[in-house]
Amino acid sequence: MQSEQEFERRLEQRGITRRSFLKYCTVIAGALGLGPAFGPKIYQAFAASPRPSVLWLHFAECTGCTEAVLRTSSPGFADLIFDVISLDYHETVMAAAGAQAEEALHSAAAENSGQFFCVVEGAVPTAAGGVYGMIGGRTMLSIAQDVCPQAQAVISLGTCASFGGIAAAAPNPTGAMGVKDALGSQLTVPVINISGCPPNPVNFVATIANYLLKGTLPSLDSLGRPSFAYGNTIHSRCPYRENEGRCLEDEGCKGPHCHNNCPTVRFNDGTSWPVQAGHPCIGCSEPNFWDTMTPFYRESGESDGSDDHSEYGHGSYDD
Ligand code: FSX
Ligand code: F3S
Repeated sequence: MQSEQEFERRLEQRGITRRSFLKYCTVIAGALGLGPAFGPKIYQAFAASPRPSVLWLHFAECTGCTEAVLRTSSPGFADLIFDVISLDYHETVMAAAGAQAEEALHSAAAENSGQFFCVVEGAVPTAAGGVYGMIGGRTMLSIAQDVCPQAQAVISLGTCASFGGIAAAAPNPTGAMGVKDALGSQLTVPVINISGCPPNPVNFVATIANYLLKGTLPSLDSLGRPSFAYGNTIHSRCPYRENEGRCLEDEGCKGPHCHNNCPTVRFNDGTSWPVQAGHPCIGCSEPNFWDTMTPFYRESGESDGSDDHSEYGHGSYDD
């Protein structure tokens, strides 16, 4: 177990002050629905706990989920992987390639069996035995079947890994599915869906922080998403809901049908989020959103011809 001093020395080596890391911990506390007083407790949990081992798999996806994590700057990605987690396998950022990479995955899974978090990005193609998604001569399906059950929990990062996402859009010729659906009863470990296309990295770190702080995984909604992040619709916390000049509902905003904490956590270190930047919410955190939330845009003033929004996946006006 690392000491708090060791942790702070490592922060210092990379030019991060205790103060700025503490500030980030307060953001994480906010995302978890805890008061700012929990910032120091989360700091201590990161500082004093052994860093949990993470194996990070890439399947059918655009890698936007990793890109979103790479865009965190306080802490930056390097700080995240050196101070908060032990990233023992990640194809996008590791140096190993080819057979060496395959070997790294096997040994990391074997060495940390039952202990590691398996982060999965991307959907799993299942049609025709999974042949539509191959890595190193193996199907993504067989890699998932091999690695995911060995984890202590699977974190499906992004809507593709959670629910199939764009790879599963109709007519879904590759039979792409989210990890939980693709593995079915072969997977008995907990699966946490952190949906969003891309997901917010704060919600990923908050899930890990919750585990370090309480020793448990966060409570989940009926779609397997952490309730701290997905308990409300975008619309219910949107600062523009009373503001006709700014509200984008007429342009097709799906905020009333989509569950996530974008308005409070925002992206890129809290700089902005799509609606704040003038773009309607496209409902990207819900299952089947490519099929049920499209068309994403509506001509201003043009009605969608219906007051019945039950076609919008899981979402509803439940604010
Ligand atoms: Fe999907 Fe992620 Fe969207 Fe892209 O890995 S959730 S297409 S942002 O990259 O999986
Ligand atoms: Fe906000 Fe209006 Fe969309 S209140 S969530 S911009 S519908």
